[in-house]
Amino acid sequence: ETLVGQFTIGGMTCAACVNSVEGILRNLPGVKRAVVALATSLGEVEYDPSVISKDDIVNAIEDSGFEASFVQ
Ligand code: 9UX
Repeated sequence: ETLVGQFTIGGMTCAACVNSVEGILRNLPGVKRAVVALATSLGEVEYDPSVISKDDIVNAIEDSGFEASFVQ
């Protein structure tokens, strides 16, 4: 199963932040696709919920010093 999750990310102030967050997300087991937009502070991931939860994804972002919360 693949779900799509969308979330807001706080604390990104430059393009390197975007690359950093995308890299973190893409390295998580169970995450198949991740895109992050600086202008809107929005991110979207495709993930396998049998491997990783929304909370795990949010925690991974927050562990790297950004804020995150799912909107869907
Ligand atoms: Mo840019 Mo982001 O110099 O953590 S990488 S602000």
